Amino acid sequence: MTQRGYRAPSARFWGEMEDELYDEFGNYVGPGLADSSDEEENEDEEEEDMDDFGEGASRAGHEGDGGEGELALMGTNGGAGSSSIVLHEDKKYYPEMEEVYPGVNTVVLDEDAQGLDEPIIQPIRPKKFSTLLAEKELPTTRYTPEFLTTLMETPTLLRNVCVMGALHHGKTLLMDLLIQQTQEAPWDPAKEVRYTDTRKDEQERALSIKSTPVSLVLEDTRGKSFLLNLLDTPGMANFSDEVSAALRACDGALLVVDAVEGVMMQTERLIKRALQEQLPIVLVLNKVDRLILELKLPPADAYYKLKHTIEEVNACIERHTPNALVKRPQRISPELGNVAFASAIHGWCFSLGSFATLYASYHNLTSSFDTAEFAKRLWGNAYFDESTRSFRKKPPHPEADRSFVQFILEPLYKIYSHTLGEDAPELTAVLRELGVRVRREDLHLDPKPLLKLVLSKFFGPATGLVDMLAKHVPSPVAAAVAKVELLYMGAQDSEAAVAMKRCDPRGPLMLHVVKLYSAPDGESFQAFGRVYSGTVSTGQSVRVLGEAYTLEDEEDMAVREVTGLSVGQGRYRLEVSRARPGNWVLLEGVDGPINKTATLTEARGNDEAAIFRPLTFDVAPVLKLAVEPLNPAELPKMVEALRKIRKSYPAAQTKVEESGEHVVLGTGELYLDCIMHDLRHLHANLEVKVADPVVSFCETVRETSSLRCFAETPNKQNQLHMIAEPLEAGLARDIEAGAVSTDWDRRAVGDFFHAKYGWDLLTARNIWAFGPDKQGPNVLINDTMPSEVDQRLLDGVKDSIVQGFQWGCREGPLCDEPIRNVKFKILDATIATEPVHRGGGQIIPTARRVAYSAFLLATPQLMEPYFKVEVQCPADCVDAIHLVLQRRRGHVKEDRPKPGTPFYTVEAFLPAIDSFGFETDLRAYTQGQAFCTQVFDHWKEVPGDPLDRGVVLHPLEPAPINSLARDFMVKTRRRKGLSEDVMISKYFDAELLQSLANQQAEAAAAEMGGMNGGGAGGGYY
Ligand SMILES: Nc1nc2c(ncn2[C@@H]2O[C@H](COP(=O)(O)OP(=O)(O)O)[C@@H](O)[C@H]2O)c(=O)[nH]1
Ligand SMILES: [Mg+2]
Repeated sequence: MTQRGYRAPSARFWGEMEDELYDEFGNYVGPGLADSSDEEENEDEEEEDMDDFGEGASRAGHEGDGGEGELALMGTNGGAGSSSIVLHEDKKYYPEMEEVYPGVNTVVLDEDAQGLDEPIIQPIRPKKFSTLLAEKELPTTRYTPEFLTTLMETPTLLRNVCVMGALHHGKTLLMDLLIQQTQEAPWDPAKEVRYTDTRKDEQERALSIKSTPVSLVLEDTRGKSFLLNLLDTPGMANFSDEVSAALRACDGALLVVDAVEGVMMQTERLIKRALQEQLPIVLVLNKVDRLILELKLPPADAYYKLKHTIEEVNACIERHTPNALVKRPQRISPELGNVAFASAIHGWCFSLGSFATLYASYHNLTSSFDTAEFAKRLWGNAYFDESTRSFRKKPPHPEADRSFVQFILEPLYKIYSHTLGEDAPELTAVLRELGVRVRREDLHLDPKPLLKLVLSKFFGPATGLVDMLAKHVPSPVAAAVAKVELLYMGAQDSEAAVAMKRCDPRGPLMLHVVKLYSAPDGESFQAFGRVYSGTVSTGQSVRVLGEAYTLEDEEDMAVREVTGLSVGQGRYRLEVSRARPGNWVLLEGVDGPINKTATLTEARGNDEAAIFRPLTFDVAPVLKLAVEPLNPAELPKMVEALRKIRKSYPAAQTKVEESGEHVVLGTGELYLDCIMHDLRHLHANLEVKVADPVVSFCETVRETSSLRCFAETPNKQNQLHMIAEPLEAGLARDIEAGAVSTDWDRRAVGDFFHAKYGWDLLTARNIWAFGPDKQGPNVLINDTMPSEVDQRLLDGVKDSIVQGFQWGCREGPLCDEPIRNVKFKILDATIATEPVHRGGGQIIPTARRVAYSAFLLATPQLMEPYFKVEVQCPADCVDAIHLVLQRRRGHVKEDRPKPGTPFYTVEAFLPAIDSFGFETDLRAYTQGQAFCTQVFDHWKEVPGDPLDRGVVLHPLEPAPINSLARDFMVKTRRRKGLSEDVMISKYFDAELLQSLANQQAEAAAAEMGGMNGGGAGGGYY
């Protein structure tokens, strides 16, 4: 190849070869070139060949390692360069395949066996969706993995904590702060690592999508080590389902609140959620630096702002503590030790206790200095009196600052101003005084990393946070009784329950799987769960009990082997061989039968084990997206991927409509967007077409049925009479929230309805069921007279009637959407005496039909989901927000200034169906200054009558407000492949239709009579 040089030497080449081959004028002086001309030609040819081959080789070798092909090629070429004469026929232009790919099999493929567009050997496409580390890159921690596993065996030193808070309040960065402390290698202060955002899309979007467990060994102020199991959860309201799942596995909640933004709608919802799970809350006021650098508040005002935010949190806790009358609401306050202050971005976090310790060591105070007492006086109305050197409740002089301002905020402000304001030499002096050592070159860093470096060195590790968690979050042993009573559905005195309450490692295995994490390849899942009793080890066989498992119906059960156990560390996993009660583990090999949550127990024995309560969410998946593979042949692949979506998103649902359309239901736009990303790229590699997103609807009634409806079974042996009427306001929500249950004693149920909703006791005690599910928002009541109907016979068919009612409620008659807020009353019944004549096949469909007819005669209405919207923006944007909302049928509930900030908070309601693109619109109208959160709030009737055939709908035109119900219903029916209109006659017996016609005739006659003074009413028909 070198010979190429003497035809067209490149400048670089020239320089290199100069000495040997060319003189200073550029004339060639190298070895003789006797027959250079034909060689040159020869070479030309060869080179062309070579190039061809080179290309071919790399083309053929696109799969494997192309380099090998090129090496072999050079070898062959070497012969051509030598002077020996090789006959043309002996020349070897191409290497044998064996030489290029030694040890390769030749496979002859039939031409037709494989499509042309399919590569013979499938390329391996590495999936790059996660930032998980490979084995060799694992960071070294300051403790050995053995130490961590030893702590795992000591549950009193364990704390299971859920890190929660509104979006962008700094949870992930706070986790970084803690994780960084456990690792040997220092992190680049200029970079936001976001260690627990392990998915590529989380990094790209700069927001957490999945909750991520991390187990860290951290020391408290006294140097005692604790194993903190922390779950970093997403703050976006769309992903509240992740938080619900996370809270299940925790014994306490660490609430992160932005010191400037304060309590937002999502913060309040999270507080409520944690209190429902009966977890204690501790608070971190993060982003304190914003008060200093952004709002530039004087220290005394910063104190008021912090205090205000803490009081906001306390007010929320008071509002949402269940049974607040019985139980005193928890109170949080810095002097109680359950509030810490932090600036995650600048690497510091302290509590009053840890600050007092820091203060003592900084001033070299002797051991007689009581840090705990000092800490208590650092908050509230406490003033330091210089003259007596003691603390007082009243200011010693009018300008005196509170102790918090004097001892904490002022020094903090000073460090900030010196670090930002001084040049390197002065800064070095200041830092030396503070006891902070920084390398000289670091003094020239940008302000942010410099602040981080200085402040993290000054404050040291976040021991205050560890103190707080150690003290205010119970260990798994201390929390076990309450946790088991709340979550375990089996008998509380059973062997399993008793073992769980004692955290007994020798008891029967009970493990609650709360969530599934997809492996980076999108194929398998790891089950994340908490051990309650017994010990789980690798290789063990376990029974996986699904959410539908009961002792009577054991179908939802499978036996699997645990093939791997590990502890989550954010970017990597630490393999363990066993896990004892109180610990979190990631299990491999058991995910197959699990859909959302599961209970794992011994493969043999412990037959009495019941399951842990399935998850409930405070968000409803009301947004709907129809999906279809671009290539119809890939449908099975998509169906399989949808199954995986259901597993990895706790609140997501998928279903197939009657038309064969697959729909995905999610809680918000971003939620659906992430699902689509996973569907297209992670779980399957396929192109998916989506229709415009829509929403779920509900069907309800506005009045009592105008006629008592009846239906006869096909064998004419049984008759059911029913009416429908709306439920009292608020009742549906109560049932859904589990405030009342049909599992209760009949009297207790009766009392509840009587006391809270004024039902008469007899009716209330005769509630048969809720529907469509056990806690569904509809009620079925047996309102028959014992004197008229044989109750024994009726009880005999109760199950069938309930089934028919629940089936009806699941798919209402208007457009197959669930019924909501309706009370169905059975008024009369004739039941065949012969059991063969009253089987389920006869009764179930009839019960459903009569429910439908009663429903249709009670002025049916469509209901749509409404979002609650919270917008945070500067004051001058409020008008623009009103405008954007108005265009989308939304309305503002309240707008108010946010205390201590230049922002306004606008609260509004917005129909979900008009919420698509709202956020973008909002940004456009406010030049990106508004920030909004939307979350499902309630169901509301759609204006208009869905059954009004007089409405003419024009395609491609928005329907006028009063035709919306009709518009939504017709479009939903079309999408689902149903007939255009509701066929009333389908649900009515001929006899009932007749009485209906009579009734209508009478009504019309009366109306006409009223108008014409009793004229020719008959002519109207
Ligand atoms: N000024 C300031 N910004 C912060 C602080 N902590 C986080 N941030 C910023 O807030 C944004 C969101 O942080 P992140 O940790 O992802 O919030 P998360 O949604 O609660 O996990 C990031 O852009 C951070 O730079 C802080 O202490 N001070
Ligand atoms: Mg986050």
